[in-house]
Amino acid sequence: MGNNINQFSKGFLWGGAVAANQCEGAWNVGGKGISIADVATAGALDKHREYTDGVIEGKYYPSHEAIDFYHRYKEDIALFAEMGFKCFRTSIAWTRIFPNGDEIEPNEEGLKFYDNLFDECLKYGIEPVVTISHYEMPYALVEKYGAWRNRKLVDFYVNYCKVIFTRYKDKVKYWMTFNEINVVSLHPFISAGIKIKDGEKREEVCYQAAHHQFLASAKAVKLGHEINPDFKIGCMILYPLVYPETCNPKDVQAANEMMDKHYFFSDVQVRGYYPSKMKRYFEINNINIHMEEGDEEILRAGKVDFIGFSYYMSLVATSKTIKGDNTTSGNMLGGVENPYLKASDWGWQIDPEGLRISLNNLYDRYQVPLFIVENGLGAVDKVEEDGSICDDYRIDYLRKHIIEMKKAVTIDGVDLVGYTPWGCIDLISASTGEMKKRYGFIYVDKDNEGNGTLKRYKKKSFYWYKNVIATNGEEL
Ligand code: BGP
Repeated sequence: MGNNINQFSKGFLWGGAVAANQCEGAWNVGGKGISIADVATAGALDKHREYTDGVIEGKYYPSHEAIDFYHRYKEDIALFAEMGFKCFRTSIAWTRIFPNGDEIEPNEEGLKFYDNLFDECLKYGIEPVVTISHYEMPYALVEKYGAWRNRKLVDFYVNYCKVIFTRYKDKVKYWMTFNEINVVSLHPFISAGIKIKDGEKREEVCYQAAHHQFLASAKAVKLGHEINPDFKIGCMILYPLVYPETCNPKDVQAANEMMDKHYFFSDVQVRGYYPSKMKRYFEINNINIHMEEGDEEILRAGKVDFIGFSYYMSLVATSKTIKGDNTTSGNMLGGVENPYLKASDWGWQIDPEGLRISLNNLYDRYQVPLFIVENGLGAVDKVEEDGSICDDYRIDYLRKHIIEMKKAVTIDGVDLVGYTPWGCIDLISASTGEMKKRYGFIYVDKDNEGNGTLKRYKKKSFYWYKNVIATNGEEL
């Protein structure tokens, strides 16, 4: 029996997504080294947008314990299985495998942990989808080498990939090389371990780091395919759909320019070369990226198989100057407010129709399979006396997004592999370091100060999503 074109394909990968550093905890257990996520501090990203060496307001990022997924993964995966997950996106903490990043021999205890984790998924027929570096890397690489500003990182990363590709080649098929690789200029520390020094050209440092990540990603793709030709290795970008504020061509130009800065990253990873527009941008702005002979060939030989992307919101670009810069209002990613949209409690403008537009934009541009690996609503949940959590707002958000996703697939013919809503179990927020910004179908009893039993509760959305999966997206 073939697929009904009015429905999601039979093998559509419904699931959920987390990242090691935001859920595992056990930050110094099992031979794990210190990662950048372990030293980043609560609120660091929002307040400072870059690393501020040390502690802010005396409070460490609570990822040290997080939701203790490291010790409770069996219970959690059983709950994912109960919802009917076909896949589960998580990341490998680089520091569990190479505590300092530059060792030759990996840490067996770390490798074993992920063996057990993937086996647990496979036991239920859940396909693991693995991000190789999700906002974490060994902190020792920052101190010793300056992190991704240093080309040496390429070899360390590729060696790490070689170890995990070889070890998990029969357990994991879907990989992504770097989480949201395009946010390096926004969050240089959390995405590339970069501390910007006084007097440095921020953009130049960030694009240089990105160049090294492109090389590392491309080499990993090539190597992965050699180790197992069935591997599907993708890039992962934050997709910021940008609308012009008006039909004034100047606003359209402003929106295009904003998008170009993001498309740069997928262009290089999907097409295998630098787009001419960004090359010109570097020249005009005197941004010098050090490249070596052979780099172009490396990029060409390591094109990704699919595009994984996160989608939470859309943005609005304007040609008007607001208070000296255009990055202050409307959204955390910049731009101005969209009067047609409501925003989440954290100011993220909710735009389900924008997801259909985004899927079309990406598919038209690249013609490679797409995978929505993050989407969801960060909200404050209330636990009722009987332990129930009535998160209708989350159901409403997801339902509307899935409806648009379905239109993109069934009406527009977009090749979509799967859908993994973010934070399928509550976890630590990446941008605020908090627990109270929750995304999950499963509630975890823990507060911002780290208090709580860590007990898991099923929210109303748990039962709703279970039925969505059971009906392959027919009942929403
Ligand atoms: C993405 C990150 C995730 C995740 C998500 C939600 O940018 O890839 O790690 O955290 O955003 O963001 P937040 O946790 O800040 O609400």
